[in-house]
Order: sequence, then C-alpha cells, then structure tokens
Amino acid sequence: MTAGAPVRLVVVGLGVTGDAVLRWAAAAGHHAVVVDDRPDSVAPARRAVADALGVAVTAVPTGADAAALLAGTDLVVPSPGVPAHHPFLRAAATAGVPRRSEVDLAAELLAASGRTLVAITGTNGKTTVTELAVAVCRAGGVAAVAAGNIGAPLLDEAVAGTDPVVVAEVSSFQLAGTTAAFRPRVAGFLNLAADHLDWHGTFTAYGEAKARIFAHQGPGDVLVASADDPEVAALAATTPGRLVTFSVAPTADTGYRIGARADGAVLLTDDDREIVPVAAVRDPAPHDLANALAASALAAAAGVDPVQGGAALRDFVKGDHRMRVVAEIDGVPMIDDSKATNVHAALAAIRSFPRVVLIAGGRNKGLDLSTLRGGADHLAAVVAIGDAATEIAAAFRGVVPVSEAGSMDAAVRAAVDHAAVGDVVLLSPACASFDWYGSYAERGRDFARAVAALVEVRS
Ligand code: UMA
Repeated sequence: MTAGAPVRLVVVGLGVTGDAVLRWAAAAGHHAVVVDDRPDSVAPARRAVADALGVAVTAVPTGADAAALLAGTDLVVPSPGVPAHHPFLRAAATAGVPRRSEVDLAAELLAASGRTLVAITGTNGKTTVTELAVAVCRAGGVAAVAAGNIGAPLLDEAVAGTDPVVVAEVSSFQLAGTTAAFRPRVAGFLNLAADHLDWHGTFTAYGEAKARIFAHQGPGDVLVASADDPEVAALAATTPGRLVTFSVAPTADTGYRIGARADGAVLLTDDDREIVPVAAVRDPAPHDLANALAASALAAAAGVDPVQGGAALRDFVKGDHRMRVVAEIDGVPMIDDSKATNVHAALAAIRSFPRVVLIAGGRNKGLDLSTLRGGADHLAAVVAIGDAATEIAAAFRGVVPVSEAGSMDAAVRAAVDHAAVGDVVLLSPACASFDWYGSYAERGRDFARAVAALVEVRS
C-alpha cells in the first residue's frame, strides 16, 4: 500500500480515525468513499475536510447497495468503533474485500520510513504506559512521540512525524483489523481482563485481538509482557520475538522487577541495574510500579538507556480522571477514577483503600458486573448509577448497603451520606460513560462539579 496503483477504498465511520484515513488516501492518490451509520452527526470540521476533497459522506449502505459498492472496492478501512459483526463488514468479508485498520496502514508506513514503532496494549494502564514510555525515551535522550488510541491517529504521525521512536497506544478494536504489516519492533502487553465484550463477543476473541500486538513480530523484535498476569504470560509464551518480562511479585528474579536494597526497594532492569528507588516514584501502588517497569523495558527495547531514562519516573504525573482527589468533604477524600471503565480497573482502585464508598455504573460493555463483589471487603457502601444501576445494585444487595441514584449530584450526595471518617468516596464506574456522557473525561468533570456544588452548599 505504500506505493503502486491507486486503491479504491471505503472508509467506514468519519470520526478521528476516518478523517486521518481520508486525508492519507487523498494524499496518496487513492480513491476513497466515506460511509457512516450517523452521517448527520459527523463533526462539521470533518465534513468540511471531506467536502474539500470532493468526497460525499453517506449512510452505510445495506443489501444490494452494499454489494454494489463493495463490487468496486479494493479495501475497507473501518473506524475502531465499528465492530467486526457490523453488517457492512460482514458483507465485505463475504464479498472477499480485504479489511485493514488504520494502525495497520500506519505500521506499514512507519516500517518503510525506518522509524521504530513501540506498540502498547492491555486492558488497563496502556495510556499511562504510553505516556511514561515517551517520557523515559526523552529523558534517555531519544526523541519520541505518543499516538494511537491515546488520541492522535497513528496514521497522521506516520505520514507527517519525524521522531525516531513512535509510541502507540493500541486498542483491541484497532488490533482486530491488523494484518502481517503490523509488526512493531517493540510490543507491550500489560494485562488482560474482561472488557469490550459487547464488541468482541467473547473473552477469547478479545484476548486473540490483543495478542495481535506481537503475532507478526520476527526474531529480532521484542515483546515486553507481564509475568504477573497468567492470561498474558500464556499468550506471550507463543511470541515469535524476544520476550522481556516485567513483574512486581516479591519472588520475581528475572526481567524488569522490584529488588531489595539496604536502603529500600528499587526498580531493576533485567540486567540488575537500578532504575530508581521505589520511594522516588510518585504513585507507588503495585499497578503503578508495574507500569513504570513496563515503560522502562519498552524504552530500553527501543534503544534507550533505562537508567538514564529513569529520571522521568520520578516526576511523572498520571493523567486526569485516574484516582485523582478532587476535594475533601468532612475529611473524606472524594476521588475521581472515571477512567476505570471495566471491572478489572475498578477492583484495582477499590483494593487500594481500606474502606470505600463506591460510585459505580454507566453503560455495561458486556461484562459480568457481579464480579465487582470481589472488592466487597473494602466496601462500606455502593451507590449505583446509569444504565447499569439495577445490575450493580442487585450484585451488592445483602452484601453491603447499596442505593441507586438518577444523577451525578444525587450519587455524590448519597455517597457522602454513607461515608464515615477514614473512608474515601470513589467514582470508579467499571462501565463506559456513554449512557449519561460523551466520554469518561466528561463524567469525571461532572463528578468534580457535583462535589464542588455540595461543598458550596455545606459551607
Ligand atoms: N461509526 C459508525 N458505525 C459504528 C461505529 C461508529 O458509523 O458501528 C461512526 C460514528 O458515527 C462516528 C465514527 O464512526 O462518526 C466514530 O468512529 P470511532 O467510534 O471508531 O471513533 P474515532 O473518533 O475514530 O476514535 C477512535 C477511538 N475510538 C474508539 O475506539 C471507539 C479513539 O479511542 C482513538 O483515540 C481515536 O480513534 C484515534 O486513534 C477512544 C476510545 O474510547 C479514546 N477507545 C476505546 C478505549 O480506550 O476503551 C477503545
């Protein structure tokens, strides 16, 4: 696809990704058509790009119309949010039209330009590790940039960027549409727990999509993978590349790990060099240390000295909506962890405090929310919100005090009523935000607003 005859492609969905694919296709001389299930809700700026290129944005065709469009199509590029079971993608598969995701196209371009692709996936922590790996590279004297699911399309970076190292956060949706062209020099596989089952159908399919992060690597490539997550370890054992592990288990004696020194614990490289003392890492919860080790190993595999790069681990501040205290009410910290959109992330948050009043719920992504009960020992009460409120309330009835709330303001009030000194109030929803909000960030901001409003009323 990097050279050769023009290709007739159909871009499915005109969001952030479709926009990048459309601009790339036009610049490369390909002929693109854009279809979208909600053509009327396409952002005006994106529609303007399509208009300027003379490309119409139409509704996704069905039946004979879909067959006719596909008959003149060489390639389908779906946006990540379009599931493989979408009728148009099924029709494309039936018609034998190949499908490639945007990150797949980008990986091919990056390989051709000799830039190093570090591709990171996992159920949780991938945005943080992407940011950390970039910071470690830069502190180690190597120019690096973040792209992918984190927000800036990888294809835009592949077309226009120049940094020698590109660190990409890659989602399971993006990985599901990759081919043998997706061969990152360095891959990272952080953890694997149930998520996005409404898109993938089964946990096995979700895990298989994630494993595509390394599936087409060669012997000279590196896979950095968790040794602590049995699901990841089992999949990583099949890697065609060189495996480098990371672990926060006290028993770990190989790979990137925690070591004991006379003056305290330290993060260690796989060749026993000290990266930084654990005490110097701002957020020292086990998953934070795992993220720091993973980022160090990834940067090292991209040619950076992880000891020099370790300076970045000292100053690193996690992004918004990740365990962020937004205020205190009567001595109770009010914590925004809106980024926790699955059970695995919410349980990690719950278990990091002795007693929690949990605000959880939203749009369930096909997960078994009753598994949140695994955190019951840490829960003082639960306030259930959103589409999944009934499901969450049912999971906790008879286990801990539980109430349902019809708005964020009501949820915050109820949580504060349940809380005692020594507790924290934690918004860690275990669900997507799209029932009440446009994004997890919007949900987190609304939580902070509702907390501030309650502080105001009580002052
Ligand atoms: N659309 C359809 N049919 C569908 C689904 C979507 O026509 O069945 C159309 C929509 O009407 C809309 C467009 O597709 O016009 C939206 O495409 P999209 O949902 O794939 O989103 P993009 O705007 O392209 O953003 C995507 C990622 N979104 C998703 O995977 C849902 C962004 O990740 C990513 O930052 C961006 O590409 C750049 O790579 C967001 C995300 O929520 C942050 N990711 C999930 C997560 O992190 O859990 C995976």
